[in-house]
Amino acid sequence: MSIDILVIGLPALADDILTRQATERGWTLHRPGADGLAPPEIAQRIVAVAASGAVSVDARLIDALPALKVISVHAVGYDLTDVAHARSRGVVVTHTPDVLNDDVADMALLLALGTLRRLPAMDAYVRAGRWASEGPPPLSRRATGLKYGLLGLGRIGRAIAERLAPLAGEIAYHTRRPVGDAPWRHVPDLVELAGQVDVLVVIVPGGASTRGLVSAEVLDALGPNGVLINVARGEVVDQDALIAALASGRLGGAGLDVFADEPNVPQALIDSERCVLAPHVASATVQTRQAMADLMIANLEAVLSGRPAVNPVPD
Ligand code: A2R
Repeated sequence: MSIDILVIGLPALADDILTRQATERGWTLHRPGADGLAPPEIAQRIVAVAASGAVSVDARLIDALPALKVISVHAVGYDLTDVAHARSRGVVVTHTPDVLNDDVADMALLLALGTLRRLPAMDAYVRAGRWASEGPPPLSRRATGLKYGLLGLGRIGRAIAERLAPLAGEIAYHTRRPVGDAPWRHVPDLVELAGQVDVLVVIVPGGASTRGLVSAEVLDALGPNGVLINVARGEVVDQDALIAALASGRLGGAGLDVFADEPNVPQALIDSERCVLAPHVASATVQTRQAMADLMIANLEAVLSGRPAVNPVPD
């Protein structure tokens, strides 16, 4: 009996790895049509979905696949998959946690240091010949000794805090529940945390419960010398409020790997000298993307052979 898998929006490397492994395992891969669905005669046979974290696996798609057993998401964040609906249909949802912690933490640090020290602007200054013609550029701001705050202290948040520890003056964090064994100060209120720190790093999951959590009030509390770093999901930050705060100088700067409507980045952010921008690449190294693809396939393999998933998403 053939094992039919619907593949949706995977990055090229993950798609290549899955395609190679599918041949060895006897899996048949299908791609959705222009309507986002598989042709009906194939949809009946689909037992698994392999999806990028950037595509929506919604109730309409799930209901179009009556034989579906597993949705394997190639990302740690699964906010675009309707997990409640999948569960109600007995479909297991899996993701790829942990293997990307180091890369995302590295990117958070790069963005924080790059924003404070204005590295992209310095690079552009040299390339444009301005060092020779105008002399040294304006001074930047020191990163060592600053107070750093984290919104979220899960797998990735901890890796970020550990990297910040050698250079931070202080580290504090906000989560709904304090993390028992964490050596850093828990702040029960996000606005309060933003008011206490120089740099606020956002690393919580996306979805309804965190949408707009970084509000105008939070940004104002961070203040004219404050820096916002977002390596989580664009929607966690009120992007319009962020643009307004940067434009008026009420916020010092922002380092952003994620945006509200990717891949569209508002012109105001592109034009802002206070921003360092990246195209959602925090986990995008060869090594990590390989590990994410392997984990995505291990989860498919486990559920399709009747074993428990390696990384089911939590309840
Ligand atoms: O609130 P808690 O105690 O559940 O702590 C979690 C925190 N968190 C929140 N903090 C404040 N307000 C919220 N509404 C809220 N919701 C969740 O985010 C926990 O400290 C952290 C999530 O940690 P993990 O589940 O271990 O996720 P991981 O692997 O660190 O990745 C975070 C996100 C992914 O979902 C992607 O969207 C992104 O990073 O790449």
